[in-house]
Amino acid sequence: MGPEALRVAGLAEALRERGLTVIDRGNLSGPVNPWLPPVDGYRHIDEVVHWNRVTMDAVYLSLGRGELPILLGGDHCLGIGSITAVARYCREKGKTLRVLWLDAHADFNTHEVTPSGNVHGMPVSCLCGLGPKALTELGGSAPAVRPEAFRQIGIRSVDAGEKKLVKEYGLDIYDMRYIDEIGMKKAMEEALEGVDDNTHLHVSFDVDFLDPAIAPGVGTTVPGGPNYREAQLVMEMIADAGHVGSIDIVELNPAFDEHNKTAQLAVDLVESLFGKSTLMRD
Ligand code: HAR
Ligand code: MN
Ligand code: MN
Ligand code: MN
Repeated sequence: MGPEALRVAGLAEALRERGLTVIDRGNLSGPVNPWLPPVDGYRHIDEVVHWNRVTMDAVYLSLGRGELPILLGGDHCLGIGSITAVARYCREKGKTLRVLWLDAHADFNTHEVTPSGNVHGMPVSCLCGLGPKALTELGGSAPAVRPEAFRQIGIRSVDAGEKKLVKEYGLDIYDMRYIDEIGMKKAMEEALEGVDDNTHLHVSFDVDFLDPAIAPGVGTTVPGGPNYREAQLVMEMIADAGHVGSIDIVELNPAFDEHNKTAQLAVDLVESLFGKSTLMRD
């Protein structure tokens, strides 16, 4: 339902108004959600692998056409397919990949430490080569991405075993405590440091990044996220940095939303990501 809610909220029209050419390639297809408990620490691994293959192929094709793919989710496990494709494209073009992971969660669990078995809690670890071969080697060899490529922003929910792993892998995490202490502006300056003309910026926007007061329409809300202005600032600073080459918008769940307001907010923020400054700077 997430992609449809973003369509209804006018994502394509909003981007067209910014002068962009938008092609909605419709929904990808794959197996339905079987709603089963975990097996060996994973829920629905076959379905997850299938969807990630389809996603990877679609994103890679889009990049090859010279487009800027925006993947509408759906579950954040799809970041595995999406970013595996982006990483392959960057390798082929000699580009440096930087992934901005906007999320309440670190998404660095493994089947051994996951509290839920949900693969949406594992995409970053899978991309860093930690996980089942079917996912870590989706694009050929593992790891698809080096941990140094990631900057995680807005993090405020990390499970105990996951915490050890993110430290071991040296993930660059701008958690809410850090953002509270130094401010969003400084945090984003640090997260965007070193972005240059050879950088491909991938923005993986998990909508639960946002404070649930402004974005209730997600499956796993965590209090204490960025407010409206902080979220706008994040997007505006990414727009100013430039070099955005691909985007995921994931975890939107209209079943928990109020009159599609979370989808509308996501559209509003994506407009800012494409340079619609709310301030009179241009
Ligand atoms: N950390 C928890 C788990 O692994 C919850 C993960 C929730 N993640 C998302 N995407 N919804 O970030 O089960
Ligand atoms: Mn999910
Ligand atoms: Mn999340
Ligand atoms: Mn996530």
